[in-house]
Amino acid sequence: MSKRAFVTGVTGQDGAYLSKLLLDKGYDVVGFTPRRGSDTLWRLRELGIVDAIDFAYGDVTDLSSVMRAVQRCEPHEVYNLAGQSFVAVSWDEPSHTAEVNAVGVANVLEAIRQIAPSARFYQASTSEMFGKIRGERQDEQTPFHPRSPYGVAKLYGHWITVNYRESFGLHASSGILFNHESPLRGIEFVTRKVTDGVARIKLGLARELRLGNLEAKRDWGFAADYVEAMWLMLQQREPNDYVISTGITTSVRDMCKIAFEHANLSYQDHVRPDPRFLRPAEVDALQGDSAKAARHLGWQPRTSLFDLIRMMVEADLRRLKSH
Ligand code: NAP
Ligand code: F7E
Repeated sequence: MSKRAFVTGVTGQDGAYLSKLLLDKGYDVVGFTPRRGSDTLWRLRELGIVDAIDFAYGDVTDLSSVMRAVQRCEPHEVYNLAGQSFVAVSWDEPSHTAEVNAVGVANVLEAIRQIAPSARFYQASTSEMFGKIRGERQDEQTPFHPRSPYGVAKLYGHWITVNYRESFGLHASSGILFNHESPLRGIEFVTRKVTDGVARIKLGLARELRLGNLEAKRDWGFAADYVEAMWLMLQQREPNDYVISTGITTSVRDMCKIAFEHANLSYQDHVRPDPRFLRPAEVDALQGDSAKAARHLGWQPRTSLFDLIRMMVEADLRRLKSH
């Protein structure tokens, strides 16, 4: 009999790559998703898996919808990827962000506790919880100091996961994932905004790209590598929390350089500063230490930022040419 996975946020970047991985491993995947007017299935289409997913409609902020879907799925594994994931928007919509990223996690855990207590649970936590960092590298022992309503809400999601593990013995793990990108990344995030911008400039569809803080540094990896770590966490005998990162940090400026140079362009000729993209409080730099994941899970990142950004520029050139 196949294993059944319940994936919230199935239409997002990570939901798409994780579903592909699980389907390739022979899982039945139930994808939990809100009914939206716009086309939210494009990523699943690009990966050719939209017809392989059994959709359950609902919203993580609506406990009854989560409970009904979990009851129908009877999952062995639950991956909670649903999130208001754009940090910048979290200052405009702090309560909504808290509803989805904090209360939503409690709802999914409560449904598991009541309906499927032997299911294994993965929570999509984030390096944004570290926020205002003091040391150079961040690992599972590093203190948290979130800098945005997004990070604050995710911190609740992290601790309620730990709490349900300690209170009720659930097999609940929290993956503290650093930034991970791909050709399926939302266009509002800086890597995809840059690779899409480079492709537009190269094809003569735009002349400039407006960006905020070029000095911010991030530890960027490839989403397809990172969803493997999610799956590995749920295959362990004991639940635990893991930092998932590449260990290499790069500035937005240097990431731009890689993208523009791949298209034989110079970023200085096209990137323009725009204060609209600055944030009320910034996370200046992040650099993870995933030694624990390497030791326990045997997980290692496989894709360099250089290869990742080139892959994204190529995908955006292909997309724009085909339109
Ligand atoms: P994403 O592309 O923005 O996907 C988020 C998903 O959540 C979408 O499918 C979205 O559906 C769904 N969603 C939003 N609100 C919902 C609600 N109220 N109920 C049910 N589903 C809802 O984000 P991602 O990059 O795949 O990230 C996945 C998760 O990991 C998120 O929780 C994010 O915060 C977290 N995370 C991401 C990173 C990263 O670098 N990518 C790093 C650490 C943690 P719609 O499209 O229909 O809105
Ligand atoms: O910003 C700077 C911006 O929006 C990265 C989410 O997946 O990763 C992501 O959050 C950096 C920041 O990602 C622009 O100020 C400069 O310093 O791509 P981002 P993020 O905020 O790091 C974490 C781990 C998550 O958990 C989140 O869900 O780039 N930056 N200029 C810009 N950022 C954007 N978006 N747009 C600009 O024009």
